[in-house]
Amino acid sequence: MKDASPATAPKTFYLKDYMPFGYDAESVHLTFRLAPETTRVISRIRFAPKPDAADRTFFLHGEELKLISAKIDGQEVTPELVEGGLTCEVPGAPFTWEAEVEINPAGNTALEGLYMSNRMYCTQCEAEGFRKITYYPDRPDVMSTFTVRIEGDEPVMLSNGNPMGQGEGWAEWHDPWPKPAYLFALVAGDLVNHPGSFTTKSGKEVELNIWVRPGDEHKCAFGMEALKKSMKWDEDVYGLEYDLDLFNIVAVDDFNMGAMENKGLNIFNSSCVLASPETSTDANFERIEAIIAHEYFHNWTGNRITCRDWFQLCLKEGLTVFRDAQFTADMRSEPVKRIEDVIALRARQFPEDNGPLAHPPRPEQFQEINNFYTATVYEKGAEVIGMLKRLVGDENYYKALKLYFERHDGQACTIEDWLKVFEDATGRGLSQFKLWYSQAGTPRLKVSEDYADGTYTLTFEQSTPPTPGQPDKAPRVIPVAVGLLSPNGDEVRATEVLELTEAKQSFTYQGLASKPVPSILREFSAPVILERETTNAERAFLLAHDTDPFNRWEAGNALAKEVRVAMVLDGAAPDAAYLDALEKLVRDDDQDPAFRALVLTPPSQSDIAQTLFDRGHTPDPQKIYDAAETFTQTLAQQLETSLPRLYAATTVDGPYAPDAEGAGKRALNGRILSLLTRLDGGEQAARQYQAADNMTQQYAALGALLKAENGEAQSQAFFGQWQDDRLVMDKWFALQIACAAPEKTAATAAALTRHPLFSMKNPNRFRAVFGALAGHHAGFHHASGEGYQLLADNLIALDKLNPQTTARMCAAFQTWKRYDAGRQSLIRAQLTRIAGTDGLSRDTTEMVTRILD
Ligand code: 0A1
Ligand code: ZN
Repeated sequence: MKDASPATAPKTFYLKDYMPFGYDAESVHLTFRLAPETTRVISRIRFAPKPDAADRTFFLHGEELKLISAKIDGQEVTPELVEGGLTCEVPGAPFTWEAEVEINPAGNTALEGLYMSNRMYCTQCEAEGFRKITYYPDRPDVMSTFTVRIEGDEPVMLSNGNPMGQGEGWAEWHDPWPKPAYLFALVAGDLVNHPGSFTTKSGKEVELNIWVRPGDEHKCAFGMEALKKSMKWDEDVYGLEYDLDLFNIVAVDDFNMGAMENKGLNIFNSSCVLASPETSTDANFERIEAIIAHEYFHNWTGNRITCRDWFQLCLKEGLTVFRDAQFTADMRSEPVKRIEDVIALRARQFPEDNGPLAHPPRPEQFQEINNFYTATVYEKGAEVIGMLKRLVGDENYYKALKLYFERHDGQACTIEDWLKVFEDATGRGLSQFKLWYSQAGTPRLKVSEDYADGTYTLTFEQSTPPTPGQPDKAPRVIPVAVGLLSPNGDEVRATEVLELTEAKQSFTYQGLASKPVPSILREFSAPVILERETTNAERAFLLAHDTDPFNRWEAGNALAKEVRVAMVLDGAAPDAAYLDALEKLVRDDDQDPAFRALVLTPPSQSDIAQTLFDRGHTPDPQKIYDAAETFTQTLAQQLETSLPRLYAATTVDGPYAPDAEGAGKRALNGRILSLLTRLDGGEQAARQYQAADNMTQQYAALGALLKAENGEAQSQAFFGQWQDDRLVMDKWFALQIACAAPEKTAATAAALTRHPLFSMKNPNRFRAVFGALAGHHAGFHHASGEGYQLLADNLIALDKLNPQTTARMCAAFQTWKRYDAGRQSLIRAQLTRIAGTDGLSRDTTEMVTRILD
């Protein structure tokens, strides 16, 4: 089963070339005769030529399909098999297309199309996987109703929509909502369900199920509650109600991404839905709640209103990420969620936006769309919506959203459609704002200030460095939320949103009794890099007094960075004033524990490397690591007398519950434990490990012990206890690498790839090992180059099985130009070796080519 034509050079697709398909697909009937290596798919599709079509070419996508037969209106036809699909002569009036193809789910290790995971059949069709199931116009602007018959001897056989009937060896499904093929799903296997139900605001009873493999039933309750909360929240906040009688979620072990919003049949990576106190950490619980919400929210933002083409991906993803962030903020803590999101944005999106992979939230070209499920499309896409909401105000935002759902329900839309509803609902022009969608790169915002005779002036200058294909950038609209504090800590001006539209612009405040301390970019009101000359004393002042919790954290974070930069560059000792400020905050029991934990979390070493690079220095990963170690050691010593009390005070008694309050306390407790371990070598951690009845505490203790190189016994015990739990084993693999010393990181990872439980075929396991390696800044970038080589070896091997996950993981190399010539040439050699591999996939070829450019 090979493509009809030989491989050719990868093709580039352009937004500007968009052309509608010349036919409507009025209905789709699919029959699946399941067999692991020889599944037959029989399609019957009613097509109608569009009267006004400019192009009537009848091209159906198809890849890795064995065509058995094709008919038009019941007559056998012989289509022409071409690169990526087929073409056929068709009538000028509506007609019925039928095709029978054979596919091999068991041999599908790419996990795209119909594949098998642990003897279970499942599908992944976004973005372009449906073409591996049958011949079809596999593009999101072709929407149709699907009726599906599944034949096989699997105990459970599911598809989208509502069940129409089932009997011995068959099941039928019908989805009344027209949808693009990327939302098609099928699941069949030995599954058990955790049931639930939800009554919508208009009184409709919806049956809910989470389907899992037998043995995982006890890990479904949390996900079910999260689903019900999401359904309620979307009704309360956006007025959006669920639209089928049934909502199914299925957990699968082998999945390239987090989860997928298939209509009425969401498919989840088991790591993003299964949870129990014994096996999941607080962070897992929070993430699972958010992802369930995200996929559920897609039912309206993605499914009912979808994308015209894949260039518009951020239309559904940016909006849905924005909505899930609102949900998490409402369920948990708004400032904590905002801080976590900004940390993640800086860790994942900023490096992308400031390196060779930079692209706008709406890219204008791609070779492989799977390479554009990026932090820029998702997270920056969400930031853009946050700015829009801030600029138009809450009331206008919901007015525009209401119009969006009214005007575009059932359509495949563009960013232009999206902005137009805001223009129409608010009367405000958004042509300059639209630059956020078309320009790549993170804007730098330089701030200077002036004070004289009661008048305070803030001057902003914006600029965005060149990015691939975009040498020059126009000034954007940037909402900058600003508040002013008096030197005694009172707020003298409440938060106000300044709207920057020019390259350089000043704003004045009158009638101030003294020079204020500005709190700029409150709540991180725009995804920019703020550049402002200020002192550590002022940062410490804001850490203590700012009324905006985000900026209070931000001041602490900026201080932490400055201190580390000084340690790296000048070999300075950790700044005493900063240590004092931290001590004061940690000991202040009036402060939210989750907030204190975040202030105690050091900036990432990669972030320090980027800061040094931005200031014209070549970062030395080992020095950055050493500075971090010295800092933590010094902080532990400074806090020595308070640590036992703090540890006791933040220990959560009673049975574990994954709520935000307990999680915040445990996060702080975990930070305290890691400091304590610096002083006692692991005595307390060993006790905590022994006593832990939940994964959060067990994992924190094991991490502290491994970091202290005193956790061998516990690591073995952990393995013994959890070897049959795939998700917990992923943690075990990752933690050993994350906690290894830099000179041992690559060797630890290499040894783990030889472990009997390592598997190249399971993306979670591969990511556990290589995500941890790439995430260990000093270990991955160790001067030996072993980390680079190990990753490259394994990417080359994985590419043959799973191009999509391989390509995503190439991003580990994207920051290579930050480093010294020696490291650069080591990385270049590995990238060149990957690029030169025979038969390298289109996915990986595109990524390494872009990174090398
Ligand atoms: N749309 C899903 C994510 C997703 C994207 C691509 C996939 O395969 C290539 C799978 C899932 C979401 O945003 O959750
Ligand atoms: Zn999504």
